[in-house]
Amino acid sequence: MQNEFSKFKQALETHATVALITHKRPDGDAFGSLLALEEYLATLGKTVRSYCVDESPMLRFLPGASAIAKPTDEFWNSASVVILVDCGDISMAGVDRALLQGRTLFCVDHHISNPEYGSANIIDRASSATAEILYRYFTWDGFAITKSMATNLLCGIYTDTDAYTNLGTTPESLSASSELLRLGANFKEITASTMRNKSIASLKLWGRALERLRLDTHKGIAVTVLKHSDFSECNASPDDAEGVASLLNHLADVKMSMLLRELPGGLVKGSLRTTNELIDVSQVAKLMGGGGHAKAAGFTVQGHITETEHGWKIIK
Ligand SMILES: [Mn+2]
Repeated sequence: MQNEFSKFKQALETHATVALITHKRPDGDAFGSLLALEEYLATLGKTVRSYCVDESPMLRFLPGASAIAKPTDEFWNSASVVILVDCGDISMAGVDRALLQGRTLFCVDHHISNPEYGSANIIDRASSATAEILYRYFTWDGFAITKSMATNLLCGIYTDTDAYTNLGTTPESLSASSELLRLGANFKEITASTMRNKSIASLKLWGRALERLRLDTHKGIAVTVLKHSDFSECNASPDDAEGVASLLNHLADVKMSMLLRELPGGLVKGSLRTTNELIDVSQVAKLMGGGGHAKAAGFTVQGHITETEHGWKIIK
């Protein structure tokens, strides 16, 4: 990594004005990494601004998050380099690819599939989070990580490791977290805003999904369903369904889990999850015309959901 770190630092030296962008539908690692890098670059004396095509009410507590803007023409014209943060490929930024073409792009990322699209990259596919890579980079650089940077970086590691429960949790991610706590990261605020943040409507919706959970013992798949009417009856928003798929990951002894959700227009959305090291749910999603990651994937098909004696089924 040291070699990549020094090349990255060197490449930065020629740029006085820097734009940072992270991926659409941002998570804790996206915003946390973006904001920590912004503070670092600003301290080096650079003019720097952070961008994302989507907002995240949940992450508004992060120091500096309220200044993250949607990319505009000013964004495209102001900076001599664009650094993509936590983006496994250019399309994850959610902006027109043509707008990025011909620009100087750098990349800081940890996605396995990253093709190293930047002219300077710091990529570590074994890292739990982009924030963990940045923590190591700042440490390597001898930079004094501030309290606000520590909160931003810890939020990235905490959320990408699913609160230190998934396989991304390593000795490195734990020791980085320990040091960030020592540096004054606001752990209480991170857990309150990202994990202990559910509404009654959201938990009622979870209740519907848990009640309808069926296990296909033959295939080892746990399946549940959310109907269109559940959302209005529980006063829940579509966002409230997001947690249900992850909640199913708490099941022991299943190969994978699937949430089927009725969407308007006669569509059914399937969300697949697994914690089994040997299973790649993106392959299952692909069979249904969808895609995603090895441990989390999805698809959308035309049809409606019905219950049979063997469990839930999508009828076309
Ligand atoms: Mn990440």
